[in-house]
Amino acid sequence: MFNKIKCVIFDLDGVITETSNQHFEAWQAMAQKLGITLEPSFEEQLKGVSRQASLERILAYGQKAISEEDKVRYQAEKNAHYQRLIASFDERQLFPGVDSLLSHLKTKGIKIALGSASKNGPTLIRALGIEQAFDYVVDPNTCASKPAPDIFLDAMKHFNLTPQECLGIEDAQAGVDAIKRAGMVAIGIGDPTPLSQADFVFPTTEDAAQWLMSKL
Ligand code: B16
Ligand code: MG
Repeated sequence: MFNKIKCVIFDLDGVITETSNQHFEAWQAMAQKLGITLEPSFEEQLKGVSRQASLERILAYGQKAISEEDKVRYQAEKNAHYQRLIASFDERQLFPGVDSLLSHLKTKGIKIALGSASKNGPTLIRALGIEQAFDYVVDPNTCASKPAPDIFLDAMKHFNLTPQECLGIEDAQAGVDAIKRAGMVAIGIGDPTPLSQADFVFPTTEDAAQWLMSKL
């Protein structure tokens, strides 16, 4: 299973760093303007879900209908708020284990890709000081959202590989489902219950990194 792997595709939020608090804080503020109160338990439902799909989930939850024009405006407002919240991100926000795993993969000649749903992904990897490690960054604007496999398949096609040669690392159920739909090896990070489709699940990225370095 592991001796074939030629590419590792990393999710960002929840795998490389934690931005879900900032995403949720910005969504809560936006929802409040529409008279919708988002309970903390709702945060899980937005992980790995694109900006547009997140807004749709919030509107459905609050049973609100707004115009397409307002949807665009609210998404822009949420994103501007989110960007203010991550403006101070630097190397200190990088999860333990990421740096050593990236170096290990480089040494082994294994390609490294970013497969995040976030349009802020390139800004974040630059702020975290790991931009140079990535051989390819998937543009989520050109791919269907997770749980569709498109983001992972895009990276695979870029390197001209087969699904069996790719491994994805994800913290969200939608993301793990996307990796499995792509036919790749899926490593889950976090609570194993929602990640039951993953081939292996570890509590933290650091645990996964240590284990993967012994396998790849
Ligand atoms: P943006 P990931 C996802 O990141 C987040 O988990 C999700 O909460 C967010 O809505 C999505 O990115 C889109 O982010 O608004 O910055 O484009 O886990 O796929 O790295
Ligand atoms: Mg994630």
